[in-house]
Amino acid sequence: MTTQTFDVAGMNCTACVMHIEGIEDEIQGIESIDVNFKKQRMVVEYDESKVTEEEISRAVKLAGYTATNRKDA
Ligand SMILES: [Cu+2]
Repeated sequence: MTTQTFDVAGMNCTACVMHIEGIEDEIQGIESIDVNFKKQRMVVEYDESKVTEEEISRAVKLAGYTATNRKDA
């Protein structure tokens, strides 16, 4: 299991938090998504043998937001 922090762009209300956290039920291998609206950040716990960081970013993009890995920023 890996824990990764992403910066999230595009959130403008707390409903966006629910929207992004809903991704954890859609993608196999994601254990949890914890979104912090104030910090515009999310912490994702996932099984790296089932899902990649790119797939997570893509799912967030499809939801209408942009997730950037903190270590790439
Ligand atoms: Cu919103």
